[in-house]
Amino acid sequence: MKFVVLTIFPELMQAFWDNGIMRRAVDAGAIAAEAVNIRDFAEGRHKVTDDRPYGGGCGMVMKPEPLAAAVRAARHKAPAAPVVLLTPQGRRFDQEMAQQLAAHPALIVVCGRYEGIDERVGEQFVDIEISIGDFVLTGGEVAAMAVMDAVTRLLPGVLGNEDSAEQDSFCHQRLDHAHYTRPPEFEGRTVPEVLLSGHHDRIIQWRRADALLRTFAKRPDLLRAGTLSAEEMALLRTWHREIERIIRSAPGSGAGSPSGGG
Ligand code: 9D3
Repeated sequence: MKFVVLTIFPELMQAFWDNGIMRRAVDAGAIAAEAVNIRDFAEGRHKVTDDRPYGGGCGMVMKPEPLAAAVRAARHKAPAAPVVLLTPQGRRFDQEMAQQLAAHPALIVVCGRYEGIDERVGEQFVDIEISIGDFVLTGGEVAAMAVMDAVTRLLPGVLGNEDSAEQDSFCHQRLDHAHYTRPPEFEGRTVPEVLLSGHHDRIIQWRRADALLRTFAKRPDLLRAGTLSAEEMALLRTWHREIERIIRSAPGSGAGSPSGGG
């Protein structure tokens, strides 16, 4: 995968690629990454990349000419790559989009700044518009990093586990189970006994149950959207029966209570 990123903060992108998993992905040849400084394509002594909006109003708009010239330069580096614009108006980024983007050999990634880019540049050059969520950033760079991070970890050879079972966490619509490492007791809190038992099958079962419980507690929307396995249905029924027992045995839940015991 080749990333060509258009930004007025190329050093920010380089710092991202120079560290951690991204650096390992570059060193392994799984990705190539290059920033194009939009300011390099701006005219005049001050290399201005923004201008006041037609029609008035506060804020500035990214000028069309430098951005268009930067996209054309990026196309020379990655001729067939789709142009991805990070914008609050884009489609909400998710794991499925990450998988689709990871299938391309190259991406041209445009980081907007100011209030946005001139509409005409978007019409002429942009293929895909992406937002990373309903909150306000100061520009597209951090969003571009999130997208490239999610795409890169999907590429063969980046995480080591080629079959990438771990990546199914979100595709299968379940949160991860709890994780523990040494020591077995930390500030009075212990590790679930089953994880220390060495019983691999029981550990797998515990983890699947814990993942389901955590998903139910923190993201019940995922359970409604997803499909429950037979094992998960059985777990939910067991918990349901247990919860009913607890409710029935609770003080004030019997006949004569205002709710009638549910
Ligand atoms: C004044 C109206 N603003 C919309 C709430 C305009 C505006 C806000 C923030 C215009 C640009 C930006 C900068 N944000 C991004 O470029 C951006 C972004 C984001 O803010 N949230 C989530 N995903 C993204 S992707 C790019």
